[in-house]
Amino acid sequence: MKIYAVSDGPPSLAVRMALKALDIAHEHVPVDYGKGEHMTEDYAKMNPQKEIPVLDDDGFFLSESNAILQYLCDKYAPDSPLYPKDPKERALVNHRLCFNLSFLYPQISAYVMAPIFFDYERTPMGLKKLHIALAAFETYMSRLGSKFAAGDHLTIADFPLVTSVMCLEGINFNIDQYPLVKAWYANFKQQYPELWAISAVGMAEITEFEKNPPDLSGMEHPIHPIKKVKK
Ligand SMILES: N[C@@H](CCC(=O)N[C@@H](CS)C(=O)NCC(=O)O)C(=O)O
Repeated sequence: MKIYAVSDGPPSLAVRMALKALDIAHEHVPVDYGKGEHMTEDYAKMNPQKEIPVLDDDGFFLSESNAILQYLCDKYAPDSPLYPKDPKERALVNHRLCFNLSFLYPQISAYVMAPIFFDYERTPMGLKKLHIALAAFETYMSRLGSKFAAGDHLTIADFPLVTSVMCLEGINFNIDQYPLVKAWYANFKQQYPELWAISAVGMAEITEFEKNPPDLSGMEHPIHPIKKVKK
């Protein structure tokens, strides 16, 4: 099994945490985002969306990090509590995965990540949307009243949510006004240091790039405006 992943991308890190949690032997194939390795026609054969990560399970290619998390459990650990079988427990896991993918991470991607890598500003509207998403997350944690994102034990829903919040920590974004989210995040780190270590490496890169943005001036991106490098 191979996982094509970047070193600091939340979806890549979430999948790598799951591979570690499930103890699945795999080869990590680093993808160089800055060199546009994910935008080649060969890469598009694996993932027509030209996004990272991609799983190659003996010729079965799967993208979309949430689908990868679900597949890994279904195929390699069908009885694992990481992806419960009970319909309501599983629905909550699926809900949190969708919530992160469609509601929380897009705001973090736009507010935290895009201005590091591309020629975007952090705007008041971006900040407002981020706070709306964090407030919803806080409400979910309050309603559930448990230590983990989708129940009283670790599930695959925690991985992408942790890597989302990790981006905020990476730029020193204060989440004190979301005490339950803050406590959940701290608890994950404390209880699963070997999983957190995977994210911590990505976070260190984000922190460094926040201070010294990477030079992507050689990149041609179909959507994102490239930063001009001051020489
Ligand atoms: N929906 C995707 C999102 C993956 C994603 O956005 N990956 C980023 C890297 S962290 C990417 O490949 N972006 C393509 C680009 O910016 O060209 C997933 O969760 O797998």
